[in-house]
Formats: sequence, structure tokens, C-alpha cells
Amino acid sequence: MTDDLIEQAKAILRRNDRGGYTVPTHGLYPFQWNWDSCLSALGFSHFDEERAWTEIDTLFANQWPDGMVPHIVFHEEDDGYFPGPDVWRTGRPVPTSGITQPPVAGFAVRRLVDRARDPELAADRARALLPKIHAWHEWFYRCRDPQGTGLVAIIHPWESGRDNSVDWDDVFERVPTDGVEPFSRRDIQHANPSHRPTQAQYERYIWLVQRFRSLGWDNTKLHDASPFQVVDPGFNAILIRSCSDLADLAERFELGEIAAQARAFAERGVAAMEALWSDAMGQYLCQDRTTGKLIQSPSIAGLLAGFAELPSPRAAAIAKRLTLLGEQVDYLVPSHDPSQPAFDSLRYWRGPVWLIVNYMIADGLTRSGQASVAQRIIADSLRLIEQSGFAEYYDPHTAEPCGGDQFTWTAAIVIELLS
Ligand code: 9WN
Repeated sequence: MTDDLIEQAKAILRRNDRGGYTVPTHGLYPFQWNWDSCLSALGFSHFDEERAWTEIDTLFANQWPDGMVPHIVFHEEDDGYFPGPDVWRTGRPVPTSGITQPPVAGFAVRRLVDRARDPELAADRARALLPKIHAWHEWFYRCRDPQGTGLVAIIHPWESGRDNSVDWDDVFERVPTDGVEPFSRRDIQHANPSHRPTQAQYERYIWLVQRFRSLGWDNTKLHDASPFQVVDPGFNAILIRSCSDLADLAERFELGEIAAQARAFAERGVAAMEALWSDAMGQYLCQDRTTGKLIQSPSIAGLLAGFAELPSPRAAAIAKRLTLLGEQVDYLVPSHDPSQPAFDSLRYWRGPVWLIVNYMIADGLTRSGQASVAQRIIADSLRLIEQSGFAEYYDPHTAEPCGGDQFTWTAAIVIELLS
């Protein structure tokens, strides 16, 4: 069974391989996505290390001069996705979007180095990538934390990777829709519209893109100019974990300055995360940076926070939350608390389970000594695959597969878990 699943997963990675990068799935997402690629490299690394490194190299070849690594690289023309390069108009040599995504690269590179079967290859490729990844992290703290709080804000829901989370609903009310140019969505031609974000949400996504475009994609201006500034605990935990993994690697490779700076980012971030903790909810919450208030929305972001090395009482509290959630669903981890009125078991990031997030939560909990919940998460993840194949996301009650199928990062995580 295990071998069979691994073979199926490898076939998906090969099928979605476009040479130097993979597409998340055929049809729905025909370009390279940032965090998809870094997590997919983990899958490749078990059977083709060279290919794994290339996935990350290709992404970083499209890093912006200011350090940002864009969330989409439009390597080829394809009108099957909206919004394409003609909407973003970022002026890059290879067209890219103008926003970023959760920075998992530092974590992924460290993992590739740690288990390299070809240590020389790994050392060469990692040494070349380290300064680039560090430049991205510096960009985050410079451009997305201008007040020096230790935590960075996202300025567009797409940056979180959790596009239509309940977390954004209230803040999104502040984003207008006047002046949005007419557009025609392509996602709902590929996937069930009732499993995707709404039209009203898309109008706001595009309003933000147009606003940033009107500012020439100048990252010294975008943070303050955005009516949407949210501090996401999951996103920050990923950044903190990547900074700390990068610090370890930089020490190993004797890159003293990077090591010291990356370590300082991580330590400051861990301390700052306390501001996002909610005793009432028993988990971390997002913060609306415009008002300074915590957003009372118990989503998976506050559990993904455990991916960073947090104080052990916090990790224990997250494990407890997950145990309670596990009594409400058949498959952990729902992307939103099922007892909340806004929970929707089928609609994208408002309830469904995502394997990549499961993987990161389980990894963090295992490191913090919360092994039994981590094992339940992994077991549930594999049951989903056995029952419903390699989907984009799943209903946490019924295991119904949703969104795109033959999904690259889902397959990559299966290889990672079973190898
Ligand atoms: C917008 C590719 C991406 C993922 C995101 C997921 C979805 C895009 C979309 O697909 O977002 O970036 O058009 O829906 O939310 O996490 O990286 O798989």
C-alpha cells in the first residue's frame, strides 16, 4: 500500500513537472507558486535531489531586486488563470505577481541539507541560496514591519496562502470595490464555485492588486497604503522557523553575519508572538494591524503557529485545542473551528483540511514533544489520501476531495510522510 501510494505521488510530481518548476495542478494553476514549489521540493528530494534543488533555484531566480520573492512566476503564457501578468503588470523580465507568500524556503532548504544523500550537491546549492533567502527575510522585516514590532503583516489575503479565510472577513469590509476593472474569473471554470471564494471577495482581491499597481509595486509604500494589514500567526511562525533554520545552516557554513541576523529575527519573532495569544480561545489569533485588535476568529493560523519553536505551555495548549477539534471532525485539521457559524466544510480555507498545513503543524508539535496529536494528524492525512486521492483540499467530516486533483504539494507531502 505504502509503495503504491508513493508511486502514485511520484507520478503526479512528474506529470506536473514543467522542467525547472512544477505547476500546482494542471488547468486550475498553470504557473509556479512560491510555497507550493518549496514544499514540493521536499517530495522530489526523496527520489531526485537535483530536481528538488532546481525547484527552489528557479523560484529564487525570479526574486525581486528589493529581496521579495513573488507568489507566482508566470513562466509561460496561459490564459487559464486569472489574474494573469496583464493584470499584475509588475514589469519583471519573467512576469511575476507583485505580492509574496508564506516563506517556507528556509525550512525546506534546511530539510534538504539535513537528509542529503549527496552532501556536496546540497552544500553547493544551499550556500548559493542562503544569502538570497536571507535577503527575502530582511525584506519582510524592513517592508512588512516598518514599526519594528518583530512581526510582519500581510497586505493581501493571497499572501497568507489562505485566500478566503474567515480571519479576513471583517478587515475586508474596509477594502472598497469601486474602480475595479471588469474581469472574468477562470477558477470557477475549473473547480466547483461553491468550493471557491465568492465574487465579492474576488472584487476586493483585485481592488488591492490595482491599488498596489498604481503605486508602481514600490514596497516602501505598499504596507502603509494598504487598507488590509493583518498579522497572521501562522505566517509569522513559518517566517520565524525559516529564520531559525537558516541561522543553523549559516552557522554550519560559517556565514557568521547571516547566522547572527537570522537568529536575532527568530528570537525577536518568538517573543513578539505573545501579543497574538488569546487565553479565551486557547490559541493564537490574527491581529488587525490598523486597529491593533486581535481578530476573534479561531482558524488554523493560530495552530500553525506551533511550527515555530514556541514556549512549551503554548505548544501544549495548541495540542489541547487540536485534541478538542479532533472530537468534532473525522479528519484533522479543519482550517476553521467547526463550532463557529462561519465554518464551511467545503469552501476552500473556511473549513476544509489541507495536507501541507497538517504536515507543518505535525512537524512543529513533534519537535515540541506533543507526539500523540501529531501522530493523529498524520494518520488522518494518510486516511484522506487512501479514501479520496491526491486532492487540493478535503471536507473534514466526509473526506470529500475538493478543488484541483492530482495536486503537486499534496503528493509531495505524501512522499515526505511515507519515505
Ligand atoms: C492564489 C496554488 C495556490 C496556493 C494557495 C491557494 C491557492 C491561489 C488561487 O492556490 O491560491 O494564490 O488562485 O486560489 O490558496 O495557498 O499556493 O496552489
